[in-house]
Amino acid sequence: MSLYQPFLDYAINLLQERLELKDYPIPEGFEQKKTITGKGKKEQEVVTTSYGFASPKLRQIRAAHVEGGNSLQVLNFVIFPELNYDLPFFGADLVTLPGGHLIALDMQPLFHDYDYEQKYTQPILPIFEQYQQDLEWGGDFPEEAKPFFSPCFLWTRPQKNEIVETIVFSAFKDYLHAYLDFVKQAEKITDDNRLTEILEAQKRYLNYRAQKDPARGMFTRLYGTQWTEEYIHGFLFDLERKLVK
Ligand code: DBV
Repeated sequence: MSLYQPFLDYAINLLQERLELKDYPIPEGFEQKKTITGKGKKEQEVVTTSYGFASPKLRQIRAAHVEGGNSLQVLNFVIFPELNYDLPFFGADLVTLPGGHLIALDMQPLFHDYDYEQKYTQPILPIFEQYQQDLEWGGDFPEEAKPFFSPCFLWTRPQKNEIVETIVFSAFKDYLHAYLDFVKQAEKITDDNRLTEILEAQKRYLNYRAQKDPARGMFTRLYGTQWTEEYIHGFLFDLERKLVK
């Protein structure tokens, strides 16, 4: 059973339909990684597959898909815009662990000022409000993560697969469509001061995510420290390395 495969298939199809998509390089050895966990009856293969794309306005579109049986399924799907657009990040963290599901879906803002919210939060508020009614708030999350979320942050911990397959899937589709509408409308930023602000905001976000990646523990247990750190800094959150080149 792969709970999040339909999400991934839907997203890739939609991106192919709506963008001029090309491949984004995945470092060698990170396209797919397998291991076996547990012993005897508890033996379980865990496969992590990576996907990477880019388009003229989007620097990196990438997904990490972890499949390890009924009690370990993860799809982390993030879109990082080019540095000369003020677009938010598209962020989906869809996680299934033995205790249940953990769903985070957002268009993560570069800035929190009024104009930025008018541009990138206001238009999706109706979608957010519609789903928020059916998805209970997921409770506490790290205080230091708060600056990186928008007022349209969908954050929930459903117990049932059915909720994920229906309401969450539908929210994911609506958010992705709305995001691609933003991408379509987005115009190049040329003002030097604004470009500097965008670069700083992108770095803050990426550094935070690379440092605090909640999947670090899981990946380290599965595949070891070296593979995990290289995966995080060399693929999942790779902006710093790309800037040095
Ligand atoms: N999260 C990632 C990547 C993952 C991933 C790249 C490839 O950023 C998976 C995999 N997220 C993942 C896993 C867990 C979480 C949890 C495996 C469970 C960790 C565990 O319980 O062991 C949103 N994801 C979480 C949590 C939050 C998020 C708030 C709970 C963490 C906690 O309670 O400490 N998404 C996450 C986040 C940001 C975001 C913090 C910040 C901007 O976009």
